[in-house]
Amino acid sequence: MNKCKTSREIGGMGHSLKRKEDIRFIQGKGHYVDDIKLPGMLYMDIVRSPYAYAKIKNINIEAAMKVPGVIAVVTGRDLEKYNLHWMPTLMSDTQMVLPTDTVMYQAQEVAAVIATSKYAARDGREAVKVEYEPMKPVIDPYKSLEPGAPVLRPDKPGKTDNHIWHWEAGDKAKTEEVFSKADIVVKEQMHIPRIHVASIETCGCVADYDKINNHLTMYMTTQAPHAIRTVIALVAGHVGLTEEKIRVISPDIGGGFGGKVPVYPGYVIAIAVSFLVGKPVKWIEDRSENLQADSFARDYHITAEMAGTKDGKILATRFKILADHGYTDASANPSKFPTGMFSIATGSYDYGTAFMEADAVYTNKPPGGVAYRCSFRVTEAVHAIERMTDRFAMEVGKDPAQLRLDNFIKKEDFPWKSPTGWIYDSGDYHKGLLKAMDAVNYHQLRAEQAEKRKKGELMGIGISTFTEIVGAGPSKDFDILGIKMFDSAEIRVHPTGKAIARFGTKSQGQGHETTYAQIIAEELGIPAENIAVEEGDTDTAPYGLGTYASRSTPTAGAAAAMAARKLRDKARKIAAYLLEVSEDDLEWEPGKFFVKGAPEKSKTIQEIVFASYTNHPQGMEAGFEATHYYDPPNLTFPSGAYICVVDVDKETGAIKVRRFVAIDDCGNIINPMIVQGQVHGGLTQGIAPAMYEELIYDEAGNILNGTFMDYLVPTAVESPKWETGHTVTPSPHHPIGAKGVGESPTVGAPPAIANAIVDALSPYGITHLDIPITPFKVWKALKEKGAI
Ligand code: MCN
Ligand code: CUN
Repeated sequence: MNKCKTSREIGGMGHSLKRKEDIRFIQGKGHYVDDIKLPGMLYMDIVRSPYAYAKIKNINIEAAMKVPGVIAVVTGRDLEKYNLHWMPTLMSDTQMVLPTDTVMYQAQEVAAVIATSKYAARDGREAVKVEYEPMKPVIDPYKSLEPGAPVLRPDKPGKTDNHIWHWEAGDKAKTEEVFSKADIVVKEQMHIPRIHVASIETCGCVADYDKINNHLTMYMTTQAPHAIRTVIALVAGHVGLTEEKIRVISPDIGGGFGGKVPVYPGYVIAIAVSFLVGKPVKWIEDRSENLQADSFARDYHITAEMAGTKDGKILATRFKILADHGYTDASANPSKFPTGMFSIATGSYDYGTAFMEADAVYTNKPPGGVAYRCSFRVTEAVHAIERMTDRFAMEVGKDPAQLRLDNFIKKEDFPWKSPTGWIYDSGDYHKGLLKAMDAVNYHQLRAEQAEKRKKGELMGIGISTFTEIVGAGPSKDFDILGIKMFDSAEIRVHPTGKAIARFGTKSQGQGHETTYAQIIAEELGIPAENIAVEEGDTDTAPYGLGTYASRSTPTAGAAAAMAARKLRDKARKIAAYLLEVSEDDLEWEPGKFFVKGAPEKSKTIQEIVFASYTNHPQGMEAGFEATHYYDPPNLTFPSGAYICVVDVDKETGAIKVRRFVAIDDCGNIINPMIVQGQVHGGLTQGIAPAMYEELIYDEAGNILNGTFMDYLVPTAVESPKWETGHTVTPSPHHPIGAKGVGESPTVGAPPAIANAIVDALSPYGITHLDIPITPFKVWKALKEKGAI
């Protein structure tokens, strides 16, 4: 009799398998773009603008061309000859590859130097002389909309102002009515500033055009290889580079966090140069270029209002956003959603009325607009609603935990339709918050706080009970540049019962090589260690839209389960044939089919697979492979209850995060250790914008903190001890009941921290502080209120 293995033994779902990929990472054997060295490879470096807004009078390349090793300097005028000086953004705006006459932000690409070594390319870069005629830039987005502001995009036909688009959701008239009749209306003006991810690996590529075969291999740091291939084909099809002639390979990636979704000019220039000279071209950004010029995140100015009753029932919310997109809208949102999923901003609360609107504007800053573990703007949405919920609790004099418990959507009310039209799939918000309150000993903390306040000491407790929305997305509403946002899995099982599984997503550190194998192991009974997982090569992987917005588990994870189930159905047929019984007489246990009532008569999945190559039923297709393109019926709605405790030093404004408890609910968990790792990392990227990170520009458009000397990325030193836990509310529509989790902590943490700090300062009448909340801001606010 074939003894069956348990789910734990085969590395199925729910077990903390060690990450398979770490074997190479911890030995320094990861293979990143900068590790790629090809014969005859050239190096590219980029000349960047010192001005935020200037006319280019002249570019003198003479001295640069004399630098030993420099073979070319490429300008916008050169690219213009091939109509390659502009490119589309993922939001259907347009972006310069290299400018022909005007630079639009500080650090913008102005020219590219190509040389035989990276040092020669850098020397060449220093030798390029650009003559500029500086102009007065538009930095403040409110001023950008004022009449008389210079029109930043005269290239757009008929454009007479800097307004990009207007968006709204919800019911304006009904919201106005509820607000006009409500007992209580609270209002705050908030800015969620521009920030930038700081992956360990910066962006880069090796463009390798083979003239003989008219074929481009593009090694690059991208979270979405297939989408990039299609974009390259659309842009370069007219010069003969059609999609089958393009192979995009995304090797190991040292962190993406959304910053590796956009198409940066450097990639396109490298392709153009390789195409023209017929040699591979490598471009790797340095740290400052990455920080100053790559896609930023956030930059939302929000006027937030909440209406409710005097006993603390939330009735309606109203949010008005001004979105600063820099000189082009290069965010990576699904087409129909210019503000991403911001309309989830009604939060975890049971009320039926909301209105939100947004206007986007151009300014002289780098382009972008989502990336930084953001779930398509859910970070902004959650910040707005969670800050306002605390603000409202403060106004009605109710404990913010109790107010939340009183307003939560109840678990029996799911699926729940939000006032902006989302159907929340499942949740148990009461359970999550009660668990977090218990873990932190909430009531005792409030007692301690009351004692401290008597002594004039500042201690704060902040809560964030957020609902996320991930898994974009159902094809009826979700596409990027028209491509529907399904995702895919292909499983191929070899005769000896070992498999390779390929996906349209691309891990940047999330551990897909382990977790996808676990899903397949659970469904098919093949041990996870015998399942190789491959992503990031468009020549081999099935088409998919990539990894961002915590969509891999909701989409490709589901595809893995569905493809495995197709194979299990086939296995059943083969087992019935081998055991000479009807399919209905068979039962499944992880790894084998056995005859009902006669468990000694069985066939393991390995025996079945072998038979599919050696002894398959006549008439049945041989082999053992399946592909599934999964189009999710709905998004998944993970949630969390976070509680942060801070102590604030009154004299200096110094803030110490004493405790941080995070209870997450991402449905059924594939790998608890990986989820915990995701949460730890995500929380650290939550404390970052809450207390440290912000890109600051002066009036001339100079970035004032464009290096790590001034842009503070938290390290282990700044990070508190994260206390994590979870509740499990499976997604009812996902094949394995899982929801995404990768961004939840970054989405949920900032308002918990901000709420805690504001709570500490509230005895002095402080109702709001914009993040990042620095000691100086705290000290200043206390000073203004006469507290010190
Ligand atoms: N997981 C799980 N059980 C669940 C849900 C998820 O075990 N119920 C596991 C998944 O199998 C996967 C990981 O957790 O290994 C994250 O899954 P998911 O939430 O589906 O998110 P994605 O894989 O799509 O990752 C994207 C997300 C995003 S958008 C950003 S930004 C981010 C993040 O992941 N960037 C990261 N986490 C990151 N972690 C690292 N190390 N590096 C990045 O660049
Ligand atoms: Cu917005 S950061 Mo993640 O979606 O790649």
